Amino acid sequence: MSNTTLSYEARAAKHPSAVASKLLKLMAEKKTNLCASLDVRTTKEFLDLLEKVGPYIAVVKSHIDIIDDFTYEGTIVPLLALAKKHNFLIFEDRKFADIGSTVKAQYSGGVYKIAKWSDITNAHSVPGAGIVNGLEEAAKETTSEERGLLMLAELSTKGSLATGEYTAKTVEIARQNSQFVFGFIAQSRMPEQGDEDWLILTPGVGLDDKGDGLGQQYRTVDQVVSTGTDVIIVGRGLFGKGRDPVAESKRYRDAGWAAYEKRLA
Ligand code: S5P
Repeated sequence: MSNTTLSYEARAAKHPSAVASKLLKLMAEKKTNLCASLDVRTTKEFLDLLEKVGPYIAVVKSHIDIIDDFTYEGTIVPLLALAKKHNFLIFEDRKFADIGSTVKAQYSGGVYKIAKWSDITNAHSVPGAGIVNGLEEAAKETTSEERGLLMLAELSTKGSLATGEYTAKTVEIARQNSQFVFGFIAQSRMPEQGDEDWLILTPGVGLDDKGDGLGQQYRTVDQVVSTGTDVIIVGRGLFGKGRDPVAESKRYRDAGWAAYEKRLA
């Protein structure tokens, strides 16, 4: 049976990554496969929105470096409390892209100390397998909590260079460490051998818009879930100008769940 027709619960029970297993389990419990991409500029907006949409999401995706007034105490401590209260995972969308030894320091150190608080982060494969090893070492040295990595196999943007051979090589890199790497940021299913079960998290999802004039391209929830997406990543569809984030979060959650159930049937 292919992973796309297996339930999240069944996949949780057999997944080699503790983070993936936790995510699959909580999606099944909360009946949501929605990841909210909360790209806002202040801690107050970030936390206020998250308090409202927390019940409807499985994951919050942050770009912590765009928050103007970031502090660990003011931003991260309450974020961790909200994640606990509403039962969602945290995904810092850092898109690491440097040599192993540099990303190791970037992931654990600096102002943001991402490895300390973010369940999930992501990396480009452009430097080769060393980037994964550097990030994994940082995670192990920073915390006893489980951490997981997503590789960027494909992008949602017009003219993206991450296609064909690049995407295939990205999967090979992931395969070398398929416990720490549990899936991909991608627009389609990636090849699986044996027991592999890659989680596919897909951005560029929107029910009302086709693009943003800066290269972003949107597909509908049905389009992405029917072709293998496990988690839909939605930003401006929820939080864009004039939108009601609670109403939109419920709408995308319902659409995401219905598409998942249709895929299982
Ligand atoms: O291919 C990608 C990969 C990512 S992680 N395309 C993307 O858009 N993203 C991220 O998803 C991007 O950085 C942004 O935070 C989010 C999409 O936001 P939206 O407002 O267009 O839904």
